Amino acid sequence: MSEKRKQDIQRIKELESINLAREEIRDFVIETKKQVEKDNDLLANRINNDLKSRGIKSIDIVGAIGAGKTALLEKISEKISKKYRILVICGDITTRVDADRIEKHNVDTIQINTGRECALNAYHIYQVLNNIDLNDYDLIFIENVGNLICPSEFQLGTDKRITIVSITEGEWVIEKHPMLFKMSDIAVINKIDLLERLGTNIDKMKKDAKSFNPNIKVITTSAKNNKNIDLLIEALEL
Ligand SMILES: Nc1nc2c(ncn2[C@@H]2O[C@H](COP(=O)(O)OP(=O)(O)O)[C@@H](O)[C@H]2O)c(=O)[nH]1
Ligand SMILES: [Mg+2]
Repeated sequence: MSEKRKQDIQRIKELESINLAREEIRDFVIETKKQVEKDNDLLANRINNDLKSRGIKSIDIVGAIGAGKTALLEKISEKISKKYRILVICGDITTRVDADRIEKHNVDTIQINTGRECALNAYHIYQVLNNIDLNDYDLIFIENVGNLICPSEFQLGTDKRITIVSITEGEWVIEKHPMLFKMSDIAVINKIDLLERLGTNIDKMKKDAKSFNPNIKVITTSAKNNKNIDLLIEALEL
């Protein structure tokens, strides 16, 4: 490697390590964020206590755009909509596409359009729960906005969180998102019907999830081929 190239690389590394925000601005941002998260967590606790006291189970689903959150919810709903009275709350920045897909499987749906926000927060859920008759339901699913970063900042007050990734996202996707797997009860690796084509290293993905959270249950699924949907339902204790 030439001396010039070495110097260029060194300069880029230094640039990457500089915190571009001025210290006082950075502190203000951190404090504000902490307060927002604290308020959100208080509300999430209240939601969880309220749902528990009514005997309503609740599960939220997080994952990137296209991981298969809606497809898996459709499959789960298909299998258990006779056993439970289900409400599915779907988050997206716009449209009612997901809610319309899931509604075909004999469950009630509410679509929340977040506009510019990249994740649902406890306040969204609180508003929904305040405007429906909770006596009508014994199980609530929440599909978050497709995103692997923002949802890790907001608890929604559910009993369990599932994070879904698909093998099309590559074997590094879990390694790159530690927070979500630390705060999830179940990691789903979806689209395993495509494994032969893609050759994604699923063992690495499983190992990464377990290294962040030894208690996490890891389940491989194919919503397309109905693979392991029963296992997932069992893991959810439904
Ligand atoms: N091959 C395959 N495709 C899937 C699977 N699950 C979902 N898909 C497809 O992936 C796309 C995105 O799925 P969707 O459920 O909308 O993902 P979401 O954005 O996470 O809700 C759709 O075209 C689905 O048909 C799967 O297990 N295998
Ligand atoms: Mg969806």
